[in-house]
Amino acid sequence: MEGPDWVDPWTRGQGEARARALFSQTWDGEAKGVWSAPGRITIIGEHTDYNGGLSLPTVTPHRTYVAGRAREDGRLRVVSEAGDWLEGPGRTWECDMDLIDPTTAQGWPAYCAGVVWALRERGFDGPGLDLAITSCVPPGAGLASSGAVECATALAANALWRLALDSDEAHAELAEACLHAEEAIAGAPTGGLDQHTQLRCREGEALELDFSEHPPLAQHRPLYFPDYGLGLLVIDVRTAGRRRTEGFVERQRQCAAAAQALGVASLRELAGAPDARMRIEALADPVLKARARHVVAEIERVSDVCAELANTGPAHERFVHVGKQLYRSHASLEVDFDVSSADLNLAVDSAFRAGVLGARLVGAGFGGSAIALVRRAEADHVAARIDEAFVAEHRPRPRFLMV
Ligand code: GAF
Repeated sequence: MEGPDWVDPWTRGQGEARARALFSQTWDGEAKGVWSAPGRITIIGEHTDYNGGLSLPTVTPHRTYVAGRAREDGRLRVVSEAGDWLEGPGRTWECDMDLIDPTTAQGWPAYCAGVVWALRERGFDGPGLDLAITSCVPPGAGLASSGAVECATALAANALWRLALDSDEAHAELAEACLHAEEAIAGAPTGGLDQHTQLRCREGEALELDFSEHPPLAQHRPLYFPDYGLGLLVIDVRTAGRRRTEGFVERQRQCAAAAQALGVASLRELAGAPDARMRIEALADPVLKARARHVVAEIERVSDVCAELANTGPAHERFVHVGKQLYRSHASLEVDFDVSSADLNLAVDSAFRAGVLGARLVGAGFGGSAIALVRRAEADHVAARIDEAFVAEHRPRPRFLMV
């Protein structure tokens, strides 16, 4: 049996060269520049964003690249290297910018055309654009590949339209435009975690996001793990969740209903409150009770992990503690939030048996990926054990990414 299947990131140079080549093969002439955005990995804090909560994400070295050039008319033309990375109409797509709406932009073009639409809705405008998109962020892996397309497109428009939206505050504005695009044009619900991470978090750092503010407050934190020989192993179980959109909307509704039943504006208000457990357990509806239990406990876990990472105590104790919180987060997402799957549970269980510090599903769930906090020197061995577990269970073999 061959060894585990690793998805290596492109270097920035490789990604930019691919995007430029795609551009000039498709549209005559050269691109004016290339802009890129990473995938998103939530270290901890899942399904907390749309509850006004906290989350601690970081980004992947895997990025989506958009080569672009301004036009002299008002047309948008886009080519995607892999036309099948999302459902869609083939490799190229074009439209007058004035005509972009949910009926003209469907499938993958919705994610870039939607951003152009959303920026113009906010009063940011410029000439038409020619764009070429290429990506090494695996699609359907729970790593926000669609957010990466949106954010790289937003950065391209920002530069080509000379909008000078370059500060963290301005990137928060771009992130809001991207999530508006995802909801209004692509028709995919989102809570904003992905786009704020992808536009505001730099490689090698973590971002503490607080969604009680709008736009969310972002505090830049060191990633801590590399200094201690640790890393995040991503296990893509290759079952993109078909129930993802439907399940996500249902979770948003249930959380809103739980908050209403508890008499709070958002579940965030209960995190850290001394009587929170008692109030939640008193809810009559068992589903709302379970959803609220996950959200409140997950927000508390984010605070706890942030404090533990910033702590100066003995490293082994701190990281063992962080790892336990990752396992708890997974259990809560599986049992109380009901967004795990047999493959994700197998990924987490086999990672545990291979001796990782902690593991949990990442992103919305319903398929996608799990992450494991591993000693970098052991990553190959851990990936091989997880791979064997999937083969033994006759399931599709996972793909692995190292962050
Ligand atoms: C998806 C959503 F798009 C995010 O907003 C977030 O809710 C995440 O699922 C779960 O934490 O990626």
